[in-house]
Amino acid sequence: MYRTIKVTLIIGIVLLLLLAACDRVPIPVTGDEAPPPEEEALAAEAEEPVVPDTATPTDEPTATPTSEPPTEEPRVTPTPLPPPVHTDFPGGAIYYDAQQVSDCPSGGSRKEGEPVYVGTGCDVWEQNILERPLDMTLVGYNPNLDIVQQQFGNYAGWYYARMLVYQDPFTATDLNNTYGIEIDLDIDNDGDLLIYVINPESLDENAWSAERVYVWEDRDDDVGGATRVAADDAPFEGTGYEVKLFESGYGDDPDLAWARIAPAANYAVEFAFKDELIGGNGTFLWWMWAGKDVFFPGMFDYVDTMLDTETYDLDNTCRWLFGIPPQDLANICPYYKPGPESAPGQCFCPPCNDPTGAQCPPCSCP
Ligand SMILES: [Ca+2]
Ligand SMILES: [Ca+2]
Ligand SMILES: [Ca+2]
Ligand SMILES: [Ca+2]
Repeated sequence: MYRTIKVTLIIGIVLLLLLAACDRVPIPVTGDEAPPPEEEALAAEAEEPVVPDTATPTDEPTATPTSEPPTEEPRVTPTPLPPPVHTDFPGGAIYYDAQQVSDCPSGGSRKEGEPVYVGTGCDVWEQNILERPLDMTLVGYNPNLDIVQQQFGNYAGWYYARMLVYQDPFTATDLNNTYGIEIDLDIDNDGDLLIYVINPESLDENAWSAERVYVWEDRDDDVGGATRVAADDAPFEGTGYEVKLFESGYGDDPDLAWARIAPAANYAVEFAFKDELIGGNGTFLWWMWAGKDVFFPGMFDYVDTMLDTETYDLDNTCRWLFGIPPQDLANICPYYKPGPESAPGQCFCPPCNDPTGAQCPPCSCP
């Protein structure tokens, strides 16, 4: 009996020792290792269904339609306006010699097959002086855009203006472009009115026509941007010419403005507009434009809204005063400035604005 008990105890002790040893030795993992916590999260995420569960309220679509289907929108057919009825027509254009000025004739020295040469000073982007009668190759000449002379006049309630383009012997000249005038009514060197015509070539037999003639106004006086005349550094954020007064005979006055190809010169575009357009003001500053594309009134001045490298098909002219003698203004056309002539043995002292002469510096001949 005692022997049996002893053997049982020994077996029990051996089993207890074996169990204790099993608790201390790690259980080897053979490939089914559990991932760390962050990997568990990613794995759980990857296991989410790709297609949302439409039964879950949070997965309901939140976007709402922004417009009705086209088929449900009522179709509104615009009623065509009746054609404008004209009663006042311009007469024969009258021009003044003192109102004739010239622009760089870039085709003047051109030889067939050679690129156009633009004279020094004829194109200065920073000063809004453009002479770019070119095609998109930047070297091909487009005589239709090369203004060479411009003139103004008035008679019997109408103002007249015309511009001549270069007659190129090597290229057929046509006037299938946009031509325009800017008018500065208060002579502060920014345009207040823009008048232009698109494709005057197709006007009917050289008759005056209001077709494709536009008149725009800069009512909030921001044409020219931060620096009048000159190209601005900062982007222009104004409205340019923002009020359209006239289009093809539609406007308060269907007879306000007209254009045609001048009968006397097939290379001239001619404009006529009523005195009322400039409010009876007989003095103003004017200059002209020619461009291949339609004009964008809201982008004037172009030097404030475009880059120098973006334009190749524009020509504008110097500026000239109507109704008063020329004076020093930015981009004014060249003119003769009369001055005192020195008599032999005398010298000229510069004018002094002190009428008493007391503050004037002494003047002596060198
Ligand atoms: Ca020119
Ligand atoms: Ca002005
Ligand atoms: Ca400017
Ligand atoms: Ca404006």
